Amino acid sequence: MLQSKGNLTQWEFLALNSELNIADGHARQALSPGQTKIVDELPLLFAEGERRPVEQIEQEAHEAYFTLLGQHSYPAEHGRVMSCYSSSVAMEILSRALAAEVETVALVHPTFDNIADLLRGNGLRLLPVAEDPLHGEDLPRELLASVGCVFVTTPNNPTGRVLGEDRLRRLAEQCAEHDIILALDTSFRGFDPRAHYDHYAVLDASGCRWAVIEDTGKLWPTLDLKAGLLVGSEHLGLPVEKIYSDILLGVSPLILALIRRFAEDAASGGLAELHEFIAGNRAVVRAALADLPGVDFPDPDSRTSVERVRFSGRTGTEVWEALQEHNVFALPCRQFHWADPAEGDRMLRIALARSREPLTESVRLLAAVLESR
Ligand code: EGV
Repeated sequence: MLQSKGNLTQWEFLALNSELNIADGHARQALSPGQTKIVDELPLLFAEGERRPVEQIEQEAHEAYFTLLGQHSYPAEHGRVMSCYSSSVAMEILSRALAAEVETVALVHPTFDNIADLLRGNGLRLLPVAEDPLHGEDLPRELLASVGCVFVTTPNNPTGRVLGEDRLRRLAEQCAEHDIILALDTSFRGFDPRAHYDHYAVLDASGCRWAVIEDTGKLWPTLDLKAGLLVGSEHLGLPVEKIYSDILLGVSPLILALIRRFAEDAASGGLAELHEFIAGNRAVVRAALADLPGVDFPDPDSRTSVERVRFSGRTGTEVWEALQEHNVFALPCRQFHWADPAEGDRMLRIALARSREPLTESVRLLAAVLESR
């Protein structure tokens, strides 16, 4: 029996050199014609990065990204949006800052395991909050009284579940009442228009202390040239600026200029095209697997660039093993369930931000594996 890997990213490493890598959530589809044109002009962006003050390019990149995704009330004034090399770097900074003031965090369950690992790695205690209660009625007062922060991934990874506007408002009000921090990871928001209402307006109106992590890395196939953005409320009361400065000075103006151009391209039609492309890939996956006995899709409403497949009779790790013999690498779901891995035992996550042909071939082989038993 194959040993389970230490974390999800270690499973993703195994896939990196395969042409049939459907494991990680990074964008690996081919560039669109509009994006190809931007890449053809990379030397111009480099020259711009040399010539212009980085603060201007950074402001333009932030404005293009936040307005593309409906986040009009993001704090545009100097220093409020901290650009990081990746959203995980932003997460490490936020975790370290939280640990200075807070003991316990209520964290959505399931979610990508490095969120739990970075919080725990900084000494924070975690309480799991399942998606149904999180999206349902008010959270119990005893829960809120026992934590210093509520952390929600929305849209969630891997389920795609989105915190709606009314639900976010109520959650933020509850956090304000208890004087605890509301933290959001919105890395997958670009894929789902239901996550494009103005979160910053809702958060600010609630009066709670909040922090948001955004990510340009999931949307566009930029070879991991990307940024994570860490945004904090006024009076957040955490040493995020100090810890940011411990870790980095800033993100390359070349990358910031690239983000600005990709966001502009997305605003002029590219985002709608991307949504259609991902929906098409999701349809390919579902069509290839739908008729197999015991197979279903636990996230029928998801619009993010990942799709879970559930099956009976075998574990995700067993299916992973059979699949990798065909050089196909998916992601077993156990470790998304960071407080109870057995809950994720019978599922694989499939990445949809891939070109159509290798994805189709990968799920053809997955269907064959699931059929042969
Ligand atoms: C996903 C990779 C990190 C992460 C992938 C991801 N792992 N950052 N330690 O970026 O869903 O596959 O979020």
